[in-house]
Parts: sequence; structure tokens; C-alpha cells
Amino acid sequence: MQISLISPYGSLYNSGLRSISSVLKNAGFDTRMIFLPMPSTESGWNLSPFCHISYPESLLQRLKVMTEASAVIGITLMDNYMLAGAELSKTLKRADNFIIFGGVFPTLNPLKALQNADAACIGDGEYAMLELVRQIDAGTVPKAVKNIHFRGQSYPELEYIHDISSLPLPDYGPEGHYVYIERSEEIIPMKSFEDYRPFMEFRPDANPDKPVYIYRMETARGCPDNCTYCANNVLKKVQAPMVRFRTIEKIEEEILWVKEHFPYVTELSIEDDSFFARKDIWETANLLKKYNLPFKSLFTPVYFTEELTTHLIDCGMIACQIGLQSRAFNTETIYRRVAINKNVDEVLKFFSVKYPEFILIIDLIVDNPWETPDDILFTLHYLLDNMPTKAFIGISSLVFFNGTALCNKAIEEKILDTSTDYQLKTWQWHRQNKINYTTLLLVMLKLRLPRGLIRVLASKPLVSLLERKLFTEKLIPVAIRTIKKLYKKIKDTSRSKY
Ligand code: B12
Ligand code: SF4
Repeated sequence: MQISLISPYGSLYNSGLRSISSVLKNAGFDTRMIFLPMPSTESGWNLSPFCHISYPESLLQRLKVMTEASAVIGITLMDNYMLAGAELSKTLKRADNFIIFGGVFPTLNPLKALQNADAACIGDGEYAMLELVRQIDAGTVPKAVKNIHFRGQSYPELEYIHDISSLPLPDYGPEGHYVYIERSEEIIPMKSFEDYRPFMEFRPDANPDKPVYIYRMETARGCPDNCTYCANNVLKKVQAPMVRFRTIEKIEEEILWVKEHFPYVTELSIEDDSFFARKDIWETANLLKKYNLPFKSLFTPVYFTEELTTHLIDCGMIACQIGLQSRAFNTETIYRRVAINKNVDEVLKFFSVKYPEFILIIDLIVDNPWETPDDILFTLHYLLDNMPTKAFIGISSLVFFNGTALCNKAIEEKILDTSTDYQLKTWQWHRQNKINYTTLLLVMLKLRLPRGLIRVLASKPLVSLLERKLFTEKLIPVAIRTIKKLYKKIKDTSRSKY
């Protein structure tokens, strides 16, 4: 029996879907994977405040033909890809096939997912999918599968995989793997591991002629913390209550596999929500050093210690990303981050003094309806005073994820209109219809404008003048859109000259 697994994501990483594919293949099922990145929709140049993905008719028709023999079609979805999922499902559904959605979107919004699928997978999908395809293969109408919510039936019994190291390594094909190339509107088959090279390539701004090749991997699933806006807030209840760590042996097995199959890989990107929280983080870092693979990782300030961070840098950590989100006490409280932002002063001091050139990325959330201009100015001044001069800032617009404590608060306070497709709002601050002046001040810091100038522009009289509706809902968004259009035009023109 043939199964097609489809991903609409911009990145080909997809560890969840690849893991499902490996489990199905090991059980003898003919499984193919189709990746449909749509860079134009996800691009920062796009002006829409939503993540609307609309596939070209030619692609949909091609997919229809490719999945003709598939009895089961599985589609992985985050919230912002839900329309993409609906469009794919509408095109690919036949009377004799079964369409299942999996990933964060159906896990958080099963009933919404079931409007466009025969079933929605809640949480871990490997064994749920295996049982489902076994039942379908046996010719029975599938029923009572743990983690699978069938359309018209009640919420399923849930079970999570305790030992994630027992799972096989992610499936990278290349046989039976296909990628959509938006530029040429064609789906190409992956013929060798070499074909992954362009998808792993990254050209650093500082040295664009020397590309690096990044392999993304997980050493754990989940996060020990529980911020009110984060999907983990729900995943802890319906997927797994605690973080699940892969053993060092399993991580080594994957590294050896990568070395053998992707010899061109120069760096690892560790995608764990909170890498520093690993109990055996010292040994894990030693392992990465042993294989001479520089790595990037994410961590939460509370797990920072000077000793540990120095060790990680010695072992090859070349970049790290921390979630700060806000330094204002009110906002930290709303986000449930007072305790986990605790060591951030030490983090910033450590990098400023000892590693001023290090690539440190500090993530912030904007567009929080409960946050006042004073709260934002507090964070801004905190960063002006403490941030290493070479640090980077990531700014994301707050998106409400269904079932999170923050989303519930917004619904209770009638801030969020649940009759809208609010899940489709993009996290890109510059694509929003309302752009606060205080957001622009953070952007100036991101762009490394002189800090003295930013302090002047952040003066109370200017902020109270420019934080008015006329500016935030009209002039600033229009100005940003115009700048983006002009800049894109100039870039496109200069590119077409060569
Ligand atoms: C790694 C990661 C990324 C990577 C790679 C994404 C990719 N293409 O794979 C990068 C950095 C590119 C990324 C980007 C984004 N991400 Co991200 N990302 C993650 C992270 C940290 C881990 C995901 C992961 O690999 N988990 C491990 C695997 C094994 O689990 P899984 O994917 O959930 O899959 C399992 C089940 O869900 C299920 N399943 C999944 N698919 C399917 C399909 C079928 C058919 C079935 C049956 C089951 C099934 O089975 C799998 C195996 O058990 C999560 C955080 C989290 N806790 O999940 C956020 C997360 C998924 N990301 C999120 C977001 C918002 C984004 C972005 C949209 C924006 C942003 N600001 O980051 C972008 C856009 C994505 C893109 N263009 O590809 C949100 C999604 C929230 C939501 N409600 O949808 C999360 C949950 C972060 C958060 N804490 O809120 N992300
Ligand atoms: S620390 Fe990060 S990943 Fe963990 S719950 Fe908070 S926002 Fe989510």
C-alpha cells in the first residue's frame, strides 16, 4: 500500500514527518515524501498580514497525479499553514483515499482540522500513523487508534512515546522524495543526498561567498518551561508533560549518519526549544566537539551559567538564540517568564564582556495588546543599556495559538475575534496593519542605529505623539509598505542587470 506524506513548510527539516516516514518504511510500507516550500508566501517582502498560501493549479494537478496510487495522504501543518492544508486536501481527496492532518495545527485545533481531513493526529504521530495504515491495509474501516481523532467521532485516547531514542533516524530518502521548486513551478525528484545541498546552504551576510551547509537536528522534544503564549503550553497537556531527551548514543548515531551521507555539512543547528536544559549538556557538547561540528542552539536565560556557556563555546557553539520577549515586569508576568528571564542580566554581561563578537540573537515579541508603550520603552532602554553591540534582535508579532493560556485570556477579554482565521496572522511585525512606533524603535536597535539617536527618538513627548492611531494604523504601516516596495524594486532591478 502506498502512502504520501506532504509538507508545506519553507524549511525541508520536518523531523516529525521524516520520523513517521522512517517508521512506516521500516514496517514495509511504500512511503513517499513531498515537500512544497513556497518562498514567495513566506518572504518578508510579502505585504499580506496573513500567511495565505495558494498553490498554482499546475502544481495541484501534478500532485493529484503523483498521489493517485496513495491510499493514505498525511499532511503536516503548523497553524499558519492551515489554508494550505485545506487546499491540498480538497484537491487530493478521493472517495477511495484517506487524508490525515498531523502537527501542531491539528493538535491545537482538532475540530477545525477535521473540517478538511478524514482524521487529525493529536501529538506524536509515529505509532498512530502505523496503526492507522495497518488497519487500512487490512481493508477495515479504521477506528479506535490512539492519538487519532476521526471525523464525526469523539476525542481519542492519547499516548506519547516515552523513549524517543527508540525511534529510527529521520528519513532523508532520497528515493521517493520530491521537492517543489517555486521558481520553475516543477516538482523534482531527489536523486542523491547531494541534491539536499542547496536546501542546507546558508550564505552569511558577512561572507556571502563562503556558504555554510547546515543540518538541523533535535536532541530533545518539548520544553521544561511553560510560557502562556507558546504552543508548548498546550503540548504539555495533550502531547507529553515533560521534555523527552534523546540519549547521547542516539545523537552520535545521527551525527555519524550525517557525516556519511552529507559530507558537505559544515554546521549543526540544534532545534531543541531549550538545549541548555539537557541534564547531560556537558557530555553532549563534548560529543559535538569530538566530531568537529560547530553548532547553533537555543536556550532560556534561566539555564545560563558562565561555566556552561564557556564550555559550549569551547566545544564549537558559534551562535545562540535566547528568548527574552520582554523585560518589563508586567509583560514577563503575563507571559509567565518572570522566573525564566531571571539570568538575562548575566547572559548579556557575559557576552558583552567576554565574547563581544559572538552571534547572540535575542528574540522579542511585539503587538501584545496588554503591553503599554512604557513597558516597551522599559525593554528598549534595558537593551540599550545592556545588549552587546554586536548582538542581533529577532522581532516577532504575537500570534494567539488556540488553547494557550494567553489565547484564552484574549478570548475572555473579547480582544480576539474567534470567528476570524486568527491563526493565519503572520508573526512578521512589518506585515501587520498596525505598527507601533515603539516597535520601530526596537527595529532601529536591531538595525544598529546609534544608541544615542534611539534614546532621543524614544523620548516621552515623541512617543506619546507618534504612538497615536493616525500613525500606528495609517502612516507608519503605509510608510513601511512603500519602503519595502521601493527597496524590492531596486533590489530586483540591480539583480536583473547581472
Ligand atoms: C524546529 C522548529 C522549526 C524549524 C523547522 C520547521 C520545519 N520545517 O520542520 C524552523 C526554525 C524552520 C521553524 C520555523 C517556524 N516555526 Co517552528 N518550531 C520548531 C520546533 C522548535 C520543533 C518542531 C519539531 O521538529 N519538533 C519535533 C517533531 C518530532 O515533532 P512535530 O514536528 O510536532 O511532529 C510530531 C507530531 O506533531 C506529529 N505530526 C507532525 N506532522 C504530522 C503529519 C501527520 C500526517 C501525522 C499523522 C502526524 C504528524 O507526529 C510527529 C512525530 O511524533 C517547534 C516547537 C515545538 N515544541 O514543537 C516550533 C514550532 C512548531 N514553530 C512554530 C512557528 C510559529 C514557526 C514559524 C511559523 C514562525 C516562527 N516565528 O518561528 C516558522 C515557519 C516554519 C517554516 N517556514 O518552515 C510554532 C508553531 C505554532 C503553531 N501553533 O502552529 C512552534 C510550535 C513553536 C512554538 N513554541 O510555539 N520552526
Ligand atoms: S521557553 Fe520558549 S519554548 Fe519554552 S515554553 Fe517558553 S516560549 Fe515556549
